[in-house]
Amino acid sequence: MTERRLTGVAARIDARIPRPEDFRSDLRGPGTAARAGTWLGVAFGVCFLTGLYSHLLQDPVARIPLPTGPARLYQVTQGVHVAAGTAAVPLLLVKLWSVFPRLFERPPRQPRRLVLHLLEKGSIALLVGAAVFQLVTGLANSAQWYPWSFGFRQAHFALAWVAVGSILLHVAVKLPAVRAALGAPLDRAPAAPGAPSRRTLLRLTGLSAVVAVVATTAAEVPGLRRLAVLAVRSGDGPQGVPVNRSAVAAGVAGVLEDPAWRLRVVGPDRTVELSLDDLRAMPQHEAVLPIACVEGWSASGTWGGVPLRDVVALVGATAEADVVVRSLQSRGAYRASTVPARWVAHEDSLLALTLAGEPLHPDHGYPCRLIAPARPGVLQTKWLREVEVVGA
Ligand SMILES: Nc1nc2c(c(=O)[nH]1)N[C@H]1C(S)=C(S)[C@@H](COP(=O)(O)O)O[C@H]1N2
Ligand SMILES: [Mo]
Repeated sequence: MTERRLTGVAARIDARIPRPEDFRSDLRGPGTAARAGTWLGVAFGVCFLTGLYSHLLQDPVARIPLPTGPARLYQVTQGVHVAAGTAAVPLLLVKLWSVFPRLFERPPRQPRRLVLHLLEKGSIALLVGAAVFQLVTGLANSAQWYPWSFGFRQAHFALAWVAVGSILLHVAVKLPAVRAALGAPLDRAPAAPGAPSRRTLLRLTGLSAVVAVVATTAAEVPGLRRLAVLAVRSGDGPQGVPVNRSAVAAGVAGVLEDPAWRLRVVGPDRTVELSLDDLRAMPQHEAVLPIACVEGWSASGTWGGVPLRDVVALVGATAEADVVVRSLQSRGAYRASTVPARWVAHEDSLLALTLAGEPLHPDHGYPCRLIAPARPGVLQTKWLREVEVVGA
């Protein structure tokens, strides 16, 4: 069927808008788009699964039991999450660059084809919007920059489903084209002398992804610290562990040295109050555990203190009970956390009194903090004042 021709002003505007054929770079094409897209899909898949795990740790679902070990599990999955998200940035840029001339395709005028066209473009707009949102908010979060008023985690989690859903739809629609593109040779003919080939472009893209990952995450790998030029954390901090929020920033600095400090332990049978000397007099346990922040940085330390299970046993807790720990901090989202029963039972879940063999530095949670294996840093509550047995 022939399309009706545009006339008058419409025709003049149309003549000024470029057409897909006007973009002539030979580096574009289905081969480039399909390869960058495949890597991008893998990166988003990795981000989705590791992100889901991080979210479930922070908002547990009773029917989904999560592992309490190995101790470094969350450190690894969250490191991979941030690394895959960082690698996705150059991949997404190249992928968008390789297909953007198609933005200038003229919509068909025949109604049925127009509807299909709008559906396809609409799903791609959703995909691109969600993908860009995820990468921008994720990177800003790992740089500790929160220039928005919505809750980061809720928005990042909700949009993750939109991104993954629209990626699956996109893959389903494009599968035949992707398979054809991956089956054909990438470069049709040797590139003109001096001109880059598509293979060179893709190699550079892969290299940028690797450089981006190393520059942001090398800090976590012993010996590679100096390569981490984009890492937010210096890796330094008192007792060899960086500090997320200092005692001064949390507004607790003034009360930490109070000799009247007691840890209130509230249980089904009774409530007890323990002084620092009481806690020090209980059997002590040491464990090497990482602080693994959701922002991607992590650092291991040797923590010493009293197993949480020994303390809640004093107030009649059962093995099925969860425990809530609360800090001296009066404001801030991280001032309390829940320790699920499976973690309470673990002997390495500590009410820590020491780090690297010394009393906790004020910024690491003096007089007493929670530290437990395979848990996001945000749940390792500092400056405790109360431990309450809840449920079961
Ligand atoms: N009371 C309290 N505990 C807290 C926080 C906080 O802001 N307040 N920050 C948490 C976060 S986000 C992390 S990553 C770890 C960092 O512990 P560190 O500062 O000892 O390295 O502490 C956690 N515990
Ligand atoms: Mo954190």
